[in-house]
Amino acid sequence: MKGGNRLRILFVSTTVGALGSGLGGGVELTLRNIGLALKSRGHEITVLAPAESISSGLNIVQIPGELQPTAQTQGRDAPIVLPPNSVLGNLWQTAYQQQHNYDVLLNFAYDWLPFYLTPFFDRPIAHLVSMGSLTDAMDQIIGQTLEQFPASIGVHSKAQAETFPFGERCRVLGNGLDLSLYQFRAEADRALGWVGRIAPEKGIEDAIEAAQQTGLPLKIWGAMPDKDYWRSICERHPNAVFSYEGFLSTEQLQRSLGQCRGLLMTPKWVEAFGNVAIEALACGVPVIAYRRGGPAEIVQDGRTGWLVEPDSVSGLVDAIQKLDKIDRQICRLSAEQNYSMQAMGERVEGWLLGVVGSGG
Ligand code: HBI
Repeated sequence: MKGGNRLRILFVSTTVGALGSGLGGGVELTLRNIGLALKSRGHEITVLAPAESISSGLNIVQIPGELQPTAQTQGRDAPIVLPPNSVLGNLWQTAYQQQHNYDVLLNFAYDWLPFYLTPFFDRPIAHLVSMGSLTDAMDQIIGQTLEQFPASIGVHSKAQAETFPFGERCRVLGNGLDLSLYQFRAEADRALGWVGRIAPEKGIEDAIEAAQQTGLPLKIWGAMPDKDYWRSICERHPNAVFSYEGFLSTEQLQRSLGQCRGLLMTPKWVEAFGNVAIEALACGVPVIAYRRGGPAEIVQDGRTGWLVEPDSVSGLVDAIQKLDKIDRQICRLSAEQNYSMQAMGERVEGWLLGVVGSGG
């Protein structure tokens, strides 16, 4: 380790898309923010990521290869798959060759290989697990890694940890954003907002249904990996007033999202965290979320938004009608207190120093 507690850290990225493509979902933002936060604390960061990844202020080494199929689309008993010339394999071959230039490696991929390889590395590997339990193979290999390296597994929320049989042994890190990128807006227009990858596990149809019942327009932002799914949504809700506003940069998203009177979060799965909840709060936008997963630990019911009985569209409607009871200034303050880059950087630094100290 270099002077004092300065760490040389090798980040190894998610494998389902180039950083900046939106296909990596929340992990892209998380990787960038943790990287910049640790850099500002004096640590040296290098990122191994799929080809065409964008740097956004970090030192990125692009690795070619075929992307990994997304874990959330596999069944619980899915076997481990690696496409030919897999970027996952290439990322970890490079990590193995270069490990001695670093004090610790930080894995961001929700894939079997990095966990399996951990005991074969000389340098400790910390794993930031980005989703709840999805497949038996991942549960098994994460649990096995914990056996040998008890400090090595980080998660975003208690709810996410609890989806695993070994949940209480995970380090809960929350998350953090660069709040200087988000402008607080005291006034709102009529529209409600929904932000996320447009995919079945995100439950967008409940939000469309609830907005329609309250007569408020719904603006939708996010990556659209499956155009057929979107078409089927439009066909099923011919009279609803909703619009797809695109997959925007953080700068453009916060400008538009900040004008919404509330953000709806309708996850059908246990959302590990819910970065979008902090993005909304940072702009002063109250959050209405199902009491499920990470968002339920971010939203303070009645203070920064409303928590709703999961899958209850009528619950969403009731909450929408109480939005004006929430003080938008309090929303911004809660983001600053718990979810700034500094707060997250401190939590991750403490975790990594522990991993290095205990040898993994
Ligand atoms: N699936 N196989 C795989 N690997 C990942 O790293 C991965 C994923 N699905 C989704 C995902 N990462 C991220 O979008 C979420 O963790 C946020």
